[in-house]
Amino acid sequence: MIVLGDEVRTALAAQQPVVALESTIFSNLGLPSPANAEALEICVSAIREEGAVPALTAVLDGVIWAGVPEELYERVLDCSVKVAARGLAAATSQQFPSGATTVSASVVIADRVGIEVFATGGIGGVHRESQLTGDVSADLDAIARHQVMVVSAGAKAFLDLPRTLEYLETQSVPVVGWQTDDFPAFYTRSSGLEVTHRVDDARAAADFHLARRAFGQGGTLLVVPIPSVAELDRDEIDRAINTSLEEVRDLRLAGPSVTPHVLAAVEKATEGDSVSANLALARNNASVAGQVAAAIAAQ
Ligand code: PSU
Ligand code: MN
Repeated sequence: MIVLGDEVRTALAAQQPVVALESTIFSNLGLPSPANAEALEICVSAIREEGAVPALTAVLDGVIWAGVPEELYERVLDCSVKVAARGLAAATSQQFPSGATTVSASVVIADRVGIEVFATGGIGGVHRESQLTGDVSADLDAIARHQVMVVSAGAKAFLDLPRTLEYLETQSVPVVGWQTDDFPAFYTRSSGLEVTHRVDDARAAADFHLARRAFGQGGTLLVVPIPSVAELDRDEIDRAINTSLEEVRDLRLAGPSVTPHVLAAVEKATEGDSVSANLALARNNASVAGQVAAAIAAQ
């Protein structure tokens, strides 16, 4: 049911490092063209530079891929159908022409085929006003249930970050800071909230993952702050987020369309500054994920 790319199959059989990637971030739903193509290219290269094999997940012609072949990347970039964990069964049984996997779908796929490290930009979380809307991303439960180390720059501040951390605590997901004690807020290095644990290098992150695995527990969230040079101004981003949330509220959006609309509105409100920040942190996360995968494989 899940097809492995040739390189991914060989690497997994030889217990060599592999890093899974989601595809919503690289599709029309995540980043505007041509930044999406650039993001995919720099993430793939960053993983390779660490000696790991990238495994892009996506749905193409009803096939769920872990390791989309490069000649099919274009179709992933052009995709505008979002497939979360619950959508995988529909995507394959109903032969979706294409589907961009979210964090939740990718983590399910990775765990199923034995890929232990996954990289993205930012994860979904508990939305603001979730007490009214009930909007909590399926990413959080997927991370809790699957034995994958998820590397991200935290979650965007348009979400309710304190509630997101509470929810992760309830679901017993450790939130581990990479060379930081602070929970990053995607565009900024700190949200002002604390992580539960800290690691300072790939060996320590790999050992953390291996200890979770030894206990038969689920995933771990490894959070990596955006590189200082690429960090955005907190006031600017807060203003952009508030404008964007108003827009989304006026549109009365609900369900999976909420996040792509907020992302696009933030891009517009920051006049593209958010896109270059996104590229820098995605590359950095992919690089850290490659190092951690290599350290796990070296065990
Ligand atoms: N946050 C980002 N960029 C993204 C996403 C989230 O900063 O591209 C995407 C990811 O694919 C994530 C999904 O898994 O949105 C979460 O969507 P939802 O909030 O509908 O669960
Ligand atoms: Mn949602």
